Amino acid sequence: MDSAKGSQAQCESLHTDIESFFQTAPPLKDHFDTSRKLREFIQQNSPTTGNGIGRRIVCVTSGGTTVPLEQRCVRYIDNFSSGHRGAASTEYFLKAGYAVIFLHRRGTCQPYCRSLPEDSLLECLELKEGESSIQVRESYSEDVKGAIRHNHEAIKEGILLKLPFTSIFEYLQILRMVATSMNSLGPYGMFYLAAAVSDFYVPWETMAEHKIQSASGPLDMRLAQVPKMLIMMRKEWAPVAFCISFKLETDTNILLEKADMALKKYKMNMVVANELSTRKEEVIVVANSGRITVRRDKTNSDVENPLIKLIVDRHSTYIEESAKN
Ligand code: PAZ
Repeated sequence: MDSAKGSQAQCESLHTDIESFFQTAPPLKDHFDTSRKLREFIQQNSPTTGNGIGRRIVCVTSGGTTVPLEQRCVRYIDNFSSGHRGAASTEYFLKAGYAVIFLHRRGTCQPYCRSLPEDSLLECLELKEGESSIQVRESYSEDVKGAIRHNHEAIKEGILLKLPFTSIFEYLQILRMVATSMNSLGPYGMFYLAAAVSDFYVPWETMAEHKIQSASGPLDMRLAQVPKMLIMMRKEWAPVAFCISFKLETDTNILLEKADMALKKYKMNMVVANELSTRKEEVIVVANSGRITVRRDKTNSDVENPLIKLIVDRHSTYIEESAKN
């Protein structure tokens, strides 16, 4: 087989895998509600509808996807992602004037809540004398006020839409819905794919229905590869959007090589490479124009601050260049 035929065959097989993934995935419970919210959000913020209040729109993905092992799920495979990167980045995108679709794992870190303790309800609140009412502890008062104010303002202004997911099935179905809806934005739309997405999964139709029993001895299970959806993103879902993917490794020796590969293979505009243990200190942004190391500086507590500045800048250039073509 010559190489053109080989790559066409690969492409067809990917299409079949993707179609089969979506056809067999359990349908989203709140499909219609999510689709309505998305439509309204994009309509309201779109710079292309000419209502005069247009903003660029970014979809920030955040947190890890789970891989259920049973249809009536008792057990699942999970990953380390806390959602901190996505939550922090959302805050900086909002500050930069973007409208944000925050596609996040349920229960992970939320925008403006990063400084609150894990058990925030019990830690931040206390009973007042006589136990007739509750109040915020003085030591958390500023953080709680800030979280409530910023969140409410963003939601009220209609510039923050939060969409939750848990499993890989939910995540990819919602991502496809967001991407195809954002296609109308052309270069004004951006994808910032910071979620830690499972590489392997159990296809729904081969999955046990009930809780897997331990009486039959060790568990022997074959996981299928999750089809490479980034290819669909670039080819069909939102081909003109500005697209940033993330690459995480624990072995620094292969990190940049993998990031370069992702940039070319998936035709990303940028790939943000990070290493597990230093991910909050520095990231390396890989683009066709070269590599840039972005570090958390001493006066600023988040690496996401300079990172989002750089990305916004590159996005502006991309929009300008698209207008010339
Ligand atoms: O969610 P978090 O703040 O704990 O970590 C962020 C991250 C490392 C998940 C993100 O920066 C990232 O690299 N996401 C892609 C991971 C991957 O290679 O699949």
